[in-house]
Amino acid sequence: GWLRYAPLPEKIAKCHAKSIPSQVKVLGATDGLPLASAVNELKLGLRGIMGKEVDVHSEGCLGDETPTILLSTLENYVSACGELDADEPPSLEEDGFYFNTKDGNVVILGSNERATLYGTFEYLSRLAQANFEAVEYVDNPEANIRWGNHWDNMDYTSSTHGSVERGYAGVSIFFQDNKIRSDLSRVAQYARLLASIRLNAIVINNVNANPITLTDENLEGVGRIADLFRPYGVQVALSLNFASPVELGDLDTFDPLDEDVVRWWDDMIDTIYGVVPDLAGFLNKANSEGQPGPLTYNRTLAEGANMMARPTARHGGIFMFRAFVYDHHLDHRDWYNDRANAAVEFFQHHDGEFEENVVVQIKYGPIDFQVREPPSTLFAHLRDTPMAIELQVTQEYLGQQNHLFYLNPLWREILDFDLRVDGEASYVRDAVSGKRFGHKLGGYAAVINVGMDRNWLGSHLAMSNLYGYGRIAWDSQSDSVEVIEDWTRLTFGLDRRVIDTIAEMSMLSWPMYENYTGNLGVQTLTDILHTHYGPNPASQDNNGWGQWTRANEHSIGMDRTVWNGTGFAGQYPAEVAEQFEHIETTPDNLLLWFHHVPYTHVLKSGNTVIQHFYDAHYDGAEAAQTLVPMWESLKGRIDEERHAHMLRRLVYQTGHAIVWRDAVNYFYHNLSGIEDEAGRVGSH
Ligand code: GCW
Repeated sequence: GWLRYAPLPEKIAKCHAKSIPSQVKVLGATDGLPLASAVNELKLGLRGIMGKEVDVHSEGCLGDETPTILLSTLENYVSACGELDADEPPSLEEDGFYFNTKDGNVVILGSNERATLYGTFEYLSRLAQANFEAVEYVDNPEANIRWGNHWDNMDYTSSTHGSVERGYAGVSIFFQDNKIRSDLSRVAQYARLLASIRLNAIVINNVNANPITLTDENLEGVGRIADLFRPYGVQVALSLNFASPVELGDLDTFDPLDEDVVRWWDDMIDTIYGVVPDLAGFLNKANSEGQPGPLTYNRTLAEGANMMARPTARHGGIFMFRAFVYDHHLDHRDWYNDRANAAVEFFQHHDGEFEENVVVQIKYGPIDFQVREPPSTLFAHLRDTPMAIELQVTQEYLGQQNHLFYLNPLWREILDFDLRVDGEASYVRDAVSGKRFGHKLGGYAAVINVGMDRNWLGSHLAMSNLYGYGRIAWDSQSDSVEVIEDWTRLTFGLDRRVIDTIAEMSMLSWPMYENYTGNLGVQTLTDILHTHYGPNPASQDNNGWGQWTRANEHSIGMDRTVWNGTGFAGQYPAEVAEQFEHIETTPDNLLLWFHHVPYTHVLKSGNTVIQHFYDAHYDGAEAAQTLVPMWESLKGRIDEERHAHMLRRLVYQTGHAIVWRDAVNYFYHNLSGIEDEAGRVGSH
């Protein structure tokens, strides 16, 4: 990944070698905790990047003549060395750090141990990018929840031994054959990657949780996993199956108000914390896609969440409760039915009813990780409940790592959306960080499908999404181009041509993919019944999943207006609702999300809907043809192995983009009977 610590070009390393102190002082490091890891990383990094060895001392302050790298928590520093000699005393928030490379020393002081580790990674990242600028700053995170979610299964069939749901990079790094792996060496490496992008917790098992995760033997294994993450300041969390008291225990009910059930969970959660005392908490998918939940017993979602959140709170843990609750047997014949309405319908009346440690985890869009969605309306409804946004590093509907799709620009667009709650600025980023409605808890979760593949995500370039997730979860306004450039420098080196080319390809990837898949907010148009991959517009209607386009011979699009449709537009606060209610004020790229119009409807661009489809698909597929020559131009500038690997993927994508183009264009041509003005799509 991006932690290669590859040597800088000799000239640069030589020129700057003197500016790197040869002495390290670390205050209060204990084996197995993040400060000790910071020292190890520093040694490894300086050796790799600069070819430099350092002496490490376990005490001392600044002050003697020898330039020093000083690693400590701010608190330890102040008690050992007195007040910091800085213009202003650093104001650190949880996980934030102070960083100073002025005056010949390198001073890294964290608000806690893992923050000092974050600062150490920051220093190494700057060096690896040949950035030797003398600086002094404080870096605080915007949100305290920066989690990864794994959809790794504890399973064992003839063909799977620890599969990963929506995983495209091999089997689980955690599980094998219904157990925790005995060899967890990949986990230790993964912990380094996560800490370097400042993720502070990781849910290791699928939200479709197998109750056997909680057997004594498996909990012992969870403990081993936590032991590997702990040195890097990453806390482990678990997904819980709501029916565990029946499936794993010997109760005949999992009713959350039943006393035996309450006691069962109290005991179980105590047991889990007995094994992993610093567990970050739990994640739960209830009453969704066949998963059990409180609604089974006519109890509310809040009653269900609270029952498990209470014992979690006693151990200081967080209970993440997913808002992805919907009926997947929805009657498509009813014009007014709409899965997009579900989150608000299920949750709005329970705002304020949750325990203080419950955080509602909301997918970024109202449906499901599509190529273009407006933000979930629920972000505007939960004022008295902390929220987290759920993103996917996993490219489930977005080419499954066989297509290049750099996600930061898409995430930025969602986070930068102003929901105008009460007519005031209400950016999604401020709703989730807790700033808008005044919550301390809040933040980010992303589904990450790393697997046993050596390159973690199945494709080298896909790793920019994991790196980019960490950057955006720390600073929601991080610039997408800067992020991809930083990642490229760390991953492939300092060659300007490589950096520019990868940035160009990456920034092209979202508009290109949207063009050759689903346009105008119609959704991605992948097969949604089985694979979530490849074109299958026909699968998008007449199903119970509620992912519909309402395409017929004459017209297309979901009517989500209040006056004539499902009413979804009205779930937004007034100003936004008003905008989406009317075709005239709905941007073209979301037209078919909100409105049902004839194929001949004229867009703001002047094109008709159907002609836009035809043109966009040609544009997208044509843009995809530029990827291979761009990548080929880097031959010799990056190593042969990674070059060849990506080339194969990009050649495939180039072809698949044409398959997409023709499948979608012919589908709508056949359905509408309308010719392509340019004569490309027709009955020849
Ligand atoms: O997008 C759908 C996925 C399921 C997933 C579900 C969810 C884990 O296709 O694989 O189940 O969402 O988010 O719960």
